[in-house]
This record gives sequence, structure tokens and C-alpha cells, in this order.
Amino acid sequence: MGRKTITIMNYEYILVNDQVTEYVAHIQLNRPKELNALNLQLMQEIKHALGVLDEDDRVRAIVISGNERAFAAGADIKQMAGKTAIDMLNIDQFSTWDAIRRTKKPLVAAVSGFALGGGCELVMQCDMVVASETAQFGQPEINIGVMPGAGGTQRLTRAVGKVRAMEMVLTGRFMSAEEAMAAGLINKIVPVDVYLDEAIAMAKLAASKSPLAVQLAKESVLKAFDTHLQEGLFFERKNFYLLFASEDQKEGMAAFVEKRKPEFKGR
Ligand code: DAK
Repeated sequence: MGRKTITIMNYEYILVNDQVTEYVAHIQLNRPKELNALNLQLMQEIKHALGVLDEDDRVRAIVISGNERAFAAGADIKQMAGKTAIDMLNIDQFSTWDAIRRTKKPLVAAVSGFALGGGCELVMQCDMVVASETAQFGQPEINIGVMPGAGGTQRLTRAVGKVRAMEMVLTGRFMSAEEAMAAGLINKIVPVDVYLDEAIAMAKLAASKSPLAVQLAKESVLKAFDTHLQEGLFFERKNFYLLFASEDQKEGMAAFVEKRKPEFKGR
């Protein structure tokens, strides 16, 4: 598979690879001195980049990483410290976070070091998570007199269960990579020197499938968070039927019968 160049604007706090190999793009959070603390502009930049990549046919899966020391140590406390409730309301960060959550393509988080507060919440907005042995997950907002505000009480509880979520949210204790793995928060733990490669490999695997099937499957799995079982099953069924209208379904099944590799076109 050749490398393809994507056009992307210059960002201040993130790096986006302009070469896409095997349909995988990579966004790297890039405020290393602040442990990738998520200031408002950085979040806007992620939202913008995901919007662009989501619309680009040359991209079928996206990896989000930080660096070895930190995925992200949370929202920028220095930026938030002096804000009033009305400031927070007017800033309306939720529209940014909601837009990120609506990304249609699979998001793979590559986590090393700290994934705290909003950083942990950003990880949980991703669909799959590869962690290095040094990864630490936490919701330490309680230490600074607040609580999670971007899904930490909800997604974490669904991911790891009530008592583990309570401990993290009420005491601020960090969870190691091993604990996160045992609790179901992450997919795999790998040595720190390969965590990004492994995340890219996971993204490439998803990107090698029919993009339509991947998109509708992602949407269907996420539906499980929003609804009860019967409605979720009904939603799944509609998406399942819909895929029989795609060329990729014909190609995928024909390739199986003909014992060859399918060539998916996203149509
Ligand atoms: N914000 C701003 N700066 C941060 C930061 C943060 N969250 N985390 C680290 N830094 C900065 C430090 O201030 C320090 O900067 P300088 O002092 O050098 O200028 C630099 O990064 C290195 O940090 P340390 O010197 O502290 O490094 P250590 O290795 O000693 O400690 C640490 C690492 C991660 C344990 C420590 O930095 C730490 O505890 N950081 C704060 C972690 C935290 O409390 N995170 C939760 C923040 S609250 C919302 C969406 C999201 C959120 C809320 C609402 N809506 C949609 C409404 C999220 C809220 C949060 O995440």
C-alpha cells in the first residue's frame, strides 16, 4: 500500500501525520512540557483534525497518542482555575467533546504515562486502547475540588464497574496498566518502545475491513451505551440489513467463497 499525502492545517498543540499508510492517520497531542494538558485550543484542534480526517476517504482509522511520559494529564488546570460557572457554561466545551464522540471512524488511543482526568476521559472516547507498561489512568479531579465533567463518572463506571470507578473518582487513586487491563478499560499492554506501533497495527487491522461495515458496527456498539437491549438489538439489525446494500458486502462474501483477499472500497 503506497503512502498518501493528506492536506491538514498547521496546528499549535497537536501534530497530524500528513502521510497516510494503509488508511491510518495519527494525531499526536503535543504540549509535552505541560504533560499534554488539554487546554481549550488543543481540544478545538483535535475536534478540527478529526472532522477533517473523518471526511477523508484515504483515512479509515485514526490513532490518538501523547508521548511516552503522558497521554494527557487532564484539562488545563491553570486555564480553568479562575473560571466562574458562567464562564464554563459560555465556553461550552461539551460541544467540542460531543463532536469528538461523533467521529465515525475507529479511534485507537495509544497511551503511555499519565492519562488523567480529561485525559482518561479522552481515552474513553476512543474505541480501542493500547497502553504501554507505564500507563496510569486516573480521575483525580477530586484532589482539586471538582469531579469528572466529560464522562468520567459514566463511561468509567460502565467500563470498570461501580466500585473501581468509585475508588478512582472519590479517592483520586491512579490505576496501573495491569489494573486497567484486568478491569476492561484497555485492550492490551505492550512495552513502551512499541506502544505506538501496536496501536497503529490495531488501527490498520480495522482499516483493512470494509469502512462501511466498520462505521456501522462502531455506531451499533456505541448504541449499547445509550439505550436498552431491545432497542439496541433493533438498531443493530437495521445496520446489519443496510450493509447488504453495499458493494463491500458482495465483495467480502465473494472473496471468502473464492478464497482470496477482499478489496473493500467503502461503497
Ligand atoms: N493542567 C495544567 N498543567 C499541568 C497539568 C494540568 N492538568 N498537569 C501537569 N501540568 C504541568 C505542571 O504544572 C508542570 O508545569 P510547570 O510547573 O513545570 O510549569 C508540568 O506539567 C509537569 O508537571 P509536574 O511537575 O507536576 O510533573 P510530576 O511528574 O511531578 O507530576 C502529575 C505529574 C500528572 C502527577 C501532576 O502533574 C498532576 O497531578 N497533574 C494534574 C493531574 C490532574 O489533576 N488532572 C485532572 C485535571 S481536571 C470538561 C472536560 C474535561 C474536564 C472537565 C470538564 N467539560 C467538557 C466541561 C477535565 C478536567 C480535568 O481533567
